[in-house]
Amino acid sequence: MWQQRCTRSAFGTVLSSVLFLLALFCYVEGEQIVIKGGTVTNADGQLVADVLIENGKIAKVQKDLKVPPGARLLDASGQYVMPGGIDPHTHLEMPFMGQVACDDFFSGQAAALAGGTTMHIDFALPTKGDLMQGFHDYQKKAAKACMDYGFHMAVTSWSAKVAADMATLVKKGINSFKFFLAYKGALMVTDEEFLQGLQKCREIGAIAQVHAENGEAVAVGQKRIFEAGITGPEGHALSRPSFLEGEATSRAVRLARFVNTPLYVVHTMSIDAVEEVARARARGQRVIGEPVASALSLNETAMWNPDFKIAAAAVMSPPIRAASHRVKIKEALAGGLLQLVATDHAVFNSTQKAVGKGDFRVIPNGVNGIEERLHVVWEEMVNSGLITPSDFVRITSTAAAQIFNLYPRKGVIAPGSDADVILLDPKVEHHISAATHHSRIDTNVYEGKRIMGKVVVTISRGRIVWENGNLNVTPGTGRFVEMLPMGPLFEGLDILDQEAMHPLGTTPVHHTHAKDEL
Ligand code: URQ
Ligand code: ZN
Ligand code: ZN
Repeated sequence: MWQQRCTRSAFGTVLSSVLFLLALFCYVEGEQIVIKGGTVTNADGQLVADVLIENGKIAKVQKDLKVPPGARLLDASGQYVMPGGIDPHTHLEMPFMGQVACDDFFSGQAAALAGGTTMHIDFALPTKGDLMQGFHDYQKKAAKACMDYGFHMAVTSWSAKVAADMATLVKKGINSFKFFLAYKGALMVTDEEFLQGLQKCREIGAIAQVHAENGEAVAVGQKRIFEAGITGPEGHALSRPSFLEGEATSRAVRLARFVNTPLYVVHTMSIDAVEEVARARARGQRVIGEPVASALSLNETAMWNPDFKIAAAAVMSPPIRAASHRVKIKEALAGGLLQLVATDHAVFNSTQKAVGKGDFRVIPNGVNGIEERLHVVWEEMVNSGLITPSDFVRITSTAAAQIFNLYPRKGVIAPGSDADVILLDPKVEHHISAATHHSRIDTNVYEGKRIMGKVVVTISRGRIVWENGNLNVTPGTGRFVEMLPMGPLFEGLDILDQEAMHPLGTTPVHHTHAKDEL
């Protein structure tokens, strides 16, 4: 019966779809690869060994591996063989401040792969306050993905529907929600809404993330500085001093303690925020501190640059601070007071930034970093002697995998893990520049920065996508990675609930004679 209806064109279509599926299968499964003679570097240690990759997974890690016939051989002698980077904080194609970030899920991810990052977690925004619609809209944006990605969801208002949608999204692979205590009139939530959100996160086993700046005071600061006649990008830094970040961080940390739920403080840009995170961790509270690459390498002087293009490019929130903050943030990261490094990659080109000429309050906030992160961390933290290559792997990959419940599928080179692998050659010197980067933005906040060490090969799920300066990426091959709730940060939390929050106990005391004496 099938035979009868089979015409030439039908046959052609069937053949092409079979060939397409075959190509996709070969594409998805990736080739057999043997990486020889490199120093396999995981967060928990290093060894000189060979790595066999098959079907998109790490198959073997051992010395003197035999090279199967037809396998691709990569010579990694003198190089580090590391898990691909995981960037837990990005904003691709984000609608924000009247603009849309100019890197989408293809260009942003291609840039990431060229810089050794093989997975990112993007912030999906609700659409008109609707979380489910926001999720669907971001899934559509991600259809052109060329590497693995996950989503956090932002919560910008509160209602019974928002609470219900959070519970639904947790079943769809989102295990973290972000609350903004800044961006008044746009993304900001009140303390009441934030508390509701924290309690819901605890209930469903999702990590609460917070953008911690006092949005009310920032609004006053912006008006004050602007009316003082300071309208340029430097006004952005002056309007939101670091102690407004400190205030909001301490408030968020204490509200999370009140609810007894883990808290993840995004983009800790100042000593003030770091001290609050460190203080909370010192009293055993589950608080994660996430500096971003710009805070490790840049300082606020860029915003005082007379060239508006350069100054506006450095406008992000919380602002990039004075050099003294950078030193402390690097030390806190080296000392384990901060746990991982992200980028907050949110790119607006100079035309988009120029809408803020004459009024810093409308310059779209955000900087680049998705391609530069590993190189900036390597230069600022390893080449400076502050951390070891294993620490480097922890703060650029493993910690994110563990926090977001992806470990050991991601974040480690071990049999059974996804074959997301980079080769970093410490002997290759290069300079960062908008002229050579892969992002769509026409500026680069790290312009001219010299880096000693370079990611020379990137392997994404068993396929070589970056090699000797050549990108080999295809839209639509990226995969949404589901992240399960109740991750490691939630283990044993309920014990804390049981162990009453008050030394005198929290069981009702039977007070006698009170009423009847009246
Ligand atoms: O606040 C964020 O994380 C977004 C809106 C990106 N922009 C920024 O300046 N950080
Ligand atoms: Zn933020
Ligand atoms: Zn962000």
